[in-house]
Amino acid sequence: MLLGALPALACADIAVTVLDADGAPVGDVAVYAVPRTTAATGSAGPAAAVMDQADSAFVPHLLVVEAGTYIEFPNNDTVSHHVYSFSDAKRFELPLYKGNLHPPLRFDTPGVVVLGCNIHDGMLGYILVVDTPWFTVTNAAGEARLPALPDGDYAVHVWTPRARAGDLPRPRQTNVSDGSARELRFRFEGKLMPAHEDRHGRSTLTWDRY
Ligand SMILES: [Cu+2]
Repeated sequence: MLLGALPALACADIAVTVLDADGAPVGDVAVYAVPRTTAATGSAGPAAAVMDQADSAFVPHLLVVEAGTYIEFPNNDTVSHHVYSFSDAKRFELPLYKGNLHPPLRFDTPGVVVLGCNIHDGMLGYILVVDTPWFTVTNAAGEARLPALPDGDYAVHVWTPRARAGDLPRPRQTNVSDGSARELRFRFEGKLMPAHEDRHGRSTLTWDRY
């Protein structure tokens, strides 16, 4: 058998655009594709990830990981932080520290993990744990690309802390089968919370202030 005759693994990209109710692009939105057929597997296993702390902010503000990922929480500030989460998907506490004192934590349960700091009320971060290796986050143009998904059926989800759970666009079903990229457009029908841009506690995201 000639080497060149081996069939290539069929796969294709899914390109996503996320818009708000006014048609403006929405950045920093998690996008992930959950396979609906067992054929669409082949993950090398979750990689490690880092949720940094710099200038009294979590960096990135939103981190998406596959379930099973170990996440480090280094504190690169000169002040100490006391990182915690009360979320069902992962309850934990990293008592007051600087540098990379604590070993990485494993995130096994899909869901939203809200991060805070006991010392700095304005510190707010999110980890979205997803049950798939295919995820990304939209750029400032509201665009994201899930590259090289194996052939199969997928449910494509979007998530942002700026929308109530009930106001998230419904997942979209799509199929990757012929090597051509799929393009999906999501639109938030309801009004979005402002982005959490203030690092110093003046705009902590809570619905009752909106
Ligand atoms: Cu802090």
